[in-house]
Amino acid sequence: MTSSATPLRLSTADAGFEDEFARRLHWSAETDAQVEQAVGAILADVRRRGDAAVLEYTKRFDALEAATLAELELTPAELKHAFDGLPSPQRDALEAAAKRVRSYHEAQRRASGESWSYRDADGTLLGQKVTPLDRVGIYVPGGKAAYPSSVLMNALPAHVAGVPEIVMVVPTPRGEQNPLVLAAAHVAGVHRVFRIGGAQAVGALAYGTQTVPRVDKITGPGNAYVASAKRRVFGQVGIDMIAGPSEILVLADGSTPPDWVAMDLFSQAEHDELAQSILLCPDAGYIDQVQGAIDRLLPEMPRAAIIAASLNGRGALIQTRSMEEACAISNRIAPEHLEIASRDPHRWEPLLRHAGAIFLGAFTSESLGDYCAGPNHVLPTSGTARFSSPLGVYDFQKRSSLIEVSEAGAQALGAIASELAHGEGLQAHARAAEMRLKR
Ligand code: HSO
Ligand code: ZN
Repeated sequence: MTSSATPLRLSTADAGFEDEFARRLHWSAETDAQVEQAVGAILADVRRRGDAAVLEYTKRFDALEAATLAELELTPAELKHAFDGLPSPQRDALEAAAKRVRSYHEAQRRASGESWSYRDADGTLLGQKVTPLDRVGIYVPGGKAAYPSSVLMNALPAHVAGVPEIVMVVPTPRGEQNPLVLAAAHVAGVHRVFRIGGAQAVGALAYGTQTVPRVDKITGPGNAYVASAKRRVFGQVGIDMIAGPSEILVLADGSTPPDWVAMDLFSQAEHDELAQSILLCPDAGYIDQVQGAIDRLLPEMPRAAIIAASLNGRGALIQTRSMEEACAISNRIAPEHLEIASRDPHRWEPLLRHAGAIFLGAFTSESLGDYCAGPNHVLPTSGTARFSSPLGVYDFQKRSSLIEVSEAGAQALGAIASELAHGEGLQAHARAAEMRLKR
């Protein structure tokens, strides 16, 4: 089978640019009514019947039978065994990646994850206390999107945050286990692993069953059923985000070898037919060279069919009038991953405000960030980088305000509170403040 990929070619100078741009970048947020209904029923059943329901759905959807849910739990020794069984280069790579991702998140915790407080002149203490969540659940998909790297990216920030119990669920259809996923769980210090998946696993984590402990937050990617289940249990538990297909936007000034850029576009396109890869560049000749590289390199790729479907369906090569205009368009797109393929990336970085992760310079291929640079690869997609952030230590912590009012402070604050409480017609509030005033 031969596949070819010709991403839509656009120029901001074209009269029809805005229309084409809007059509190509449209993020569809449709939900499937059938999925919604099925998930609602599964969650209600898991809530009501616990283990028995989870076992039934695991038999039905994963073709995996067990007499008890405890049989589907993997022991720490089994995780270690999976790790020990890997070829040593894979073991070393997992550990090296984990080390860097851990260090990055430790820096993140030092920078923004610590408690703080200050005192007013009258001795009143005010502050914020940071506490890790007690227990979190990590969903790991079982099928084509089973990424050991995602196990690291979800579990390590939880670990660094100080979460004492990390529970992972991963479906193992027909009993087939992915040794790299289990090894990654071992390396990342996951505490318990259940071989369950789908909406039933999300329900088990959210409500708790006889065997699966109830968690406080569920993170991790999943298919439409998992996404729907996470949305529905939100409120009962926290969730991280609902991730859409992967996206990459390359902002190029023409100084990076076109082959490198083409391969970076492929790297996100190969995730999914619905992934989005976009090039923005002021130089038409360079865009031609990238298209040439796409034509030449695509046939070599084992996942050429997925890449071609993604590039033909959602890809775009956009010629801009300038790098400044390219930055402005990138901000409108708010991509998950943004590469500044420029000899002068620091010139453009200050202009770029909305992106999940920004990769500066020709050597910073996005794939390095996906595995081992250190920052998290769980990032906001579908334009949500306008208002949300990468998964981080802060997602596994919460904050409590601290207030300790001194006797002198109670005088000053009491007068203010009493006045406002009377204004709101709340007499008990006013009296509580007034009782502490010295007559
Ligand atoms: N690029 C993906 C993460 C990933 N890549 C995992 C390779 N493995 C997140 O957008
Ligand atoms: Zn990736």
